[in-house]
Amino acid sequence: MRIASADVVVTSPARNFVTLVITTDDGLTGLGDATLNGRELSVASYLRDHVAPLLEGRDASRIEDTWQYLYRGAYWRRGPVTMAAVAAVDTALWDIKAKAAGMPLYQLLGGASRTGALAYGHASGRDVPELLDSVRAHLERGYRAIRVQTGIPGLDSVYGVASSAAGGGERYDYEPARRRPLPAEETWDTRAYLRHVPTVFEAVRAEFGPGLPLLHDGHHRMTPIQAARLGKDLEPYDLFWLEDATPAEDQTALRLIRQHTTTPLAIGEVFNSAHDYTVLLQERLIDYVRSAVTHAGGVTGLRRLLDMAGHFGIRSGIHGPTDISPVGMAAALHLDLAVHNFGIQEYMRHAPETLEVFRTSFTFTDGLLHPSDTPGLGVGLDLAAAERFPYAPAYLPVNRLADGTVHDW
Ligand code: CS2
Ligand code: MG
Repeated sequence: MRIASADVVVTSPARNFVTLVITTDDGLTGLGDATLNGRELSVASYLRDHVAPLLEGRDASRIEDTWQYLYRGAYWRRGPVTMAAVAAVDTALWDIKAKAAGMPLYQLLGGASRTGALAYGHASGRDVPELLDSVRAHLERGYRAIRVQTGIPGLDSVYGVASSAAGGGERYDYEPARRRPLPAEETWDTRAYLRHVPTVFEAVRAEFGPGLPLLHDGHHRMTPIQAARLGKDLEPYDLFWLEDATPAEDQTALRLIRQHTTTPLAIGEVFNSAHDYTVLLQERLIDYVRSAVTHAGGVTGLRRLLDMAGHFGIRSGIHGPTDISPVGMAAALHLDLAVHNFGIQEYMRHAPETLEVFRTSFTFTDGLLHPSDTPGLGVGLDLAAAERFPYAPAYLPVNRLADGTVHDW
């Protein structure tokens, strides 16, 4: 089974996506997600100009060898662009291998370790009443775990909060709201945030009780001691996790946070290699690994990382916003079903137009996601639909402090 072609499809239903389509000489096709939000075309070029020519004629069954060939052969290692390209090739080859075997991918990963993957959704509100409505709306949609993000008094717009008045039903999705040639700029105030967030969780717990798993995303914005304070202040509300409490390329910063709080910590959606986690795992400084198939070198890369994390009692929390395409989402679900150290799966739900382009078969029932038993990943790409949605430049916002200093968004 030889690789006959490797084509890159850039399409933008609701937001920009980059998808690799690998076709074998016996007519099998595999899909890989190569979407890097805000830098999509860099990965499209990496694949089209530097990877696809190397793939033609290669044995499609040699997944590990191809992974090592692309990782070591590039000489320049790691990084979000390279690892998204490697991920797309790897995922597409796993899709092909599972299709050739007539099995859903999870069966090739050791079979099911659970009946389904617990999902969490994104509740948000500009104020507490709107947030509580959003939590209710997500519970009604069947979610059994919910991420809580709110507006901060005095700040116009904040990461993770739907800007519309219909908070509960409306999804925030930065790209469509901010599709413009330059990133939108937002203003941030950490002290206002630290004062406000505990009051929000007080209100959510008062309304929904102590049992509902609640998550929160700090989105890289705090210093280690600020994160330590927030983790401590949130302990009475028993969070499932506090995510990206501090920019974690400084892995040792998590030592300080760990010293002050027992609130579980999740890190890694911006990481793209197991090497980004070495200190975090060996010293058990985190509780959940956040990397996605799309950003961590594919099924092969993420499985390796999750097995390493499991050795230290650390579980998966695979990243699943709408800028992980349905292809990347499906790949995550196969790993979620198979690995032993599963924790939780983020599931932000894609827009209807996205699902016109990507034909999915995974299911969300009673709060659990299942990849389906369709051979392969279980996702199809409708090329005619994809052509209806041309790429348009779109960027994530840039954060600044009140004095104009650029801050983590
Ligand atoms: C967020 C993401 O889902 C999350 O946890 O951190 O929505 C993140 O903002 C986007 O993936 C950035 O493209
Ligand atoms: Mg996050």
